[in-house]
Amino acid sequence: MDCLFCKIVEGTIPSNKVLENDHVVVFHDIHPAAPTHVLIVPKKHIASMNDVTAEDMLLIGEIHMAAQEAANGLGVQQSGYRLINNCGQDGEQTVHHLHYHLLGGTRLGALTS
Ligand code: DGP
Repeated sequence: MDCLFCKIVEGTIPSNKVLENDHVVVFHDIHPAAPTHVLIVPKKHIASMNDVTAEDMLLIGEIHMAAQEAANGLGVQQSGYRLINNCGQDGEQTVHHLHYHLLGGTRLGALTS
């Protein structure tokens, strides 16, 4: 399967990892949109939020725990941060392997005004 994030998970494409365990890797986004911008990526290939099944429920918990741990390690846990999943065309998903953006290190602004 020709999947960029599978290759990053395997280590055949390098990344700046901040956390890795049996289920999840967290690495810096190549095009940061905030002072802190990392991607939380399950090792299992799941194409998008639409492809998550009941079988993945524990994995989704692992993703949230990794996000919390990464936020703590990156020093944004207390000041706050945003966790975003882009799904499909209207969501502007460009990499078709489930991932969550963790953004922080600045006031990010409200989503609605
Ligand atoms: P999305 O639009 O939600 O599919 O975001 C994909 C993100 O992946 C985007 O913010 C840029 C990032 N990205 C793309 N290619 C690479 C890469 O080779 N390495 C890293 N670290 N990030 C990448």
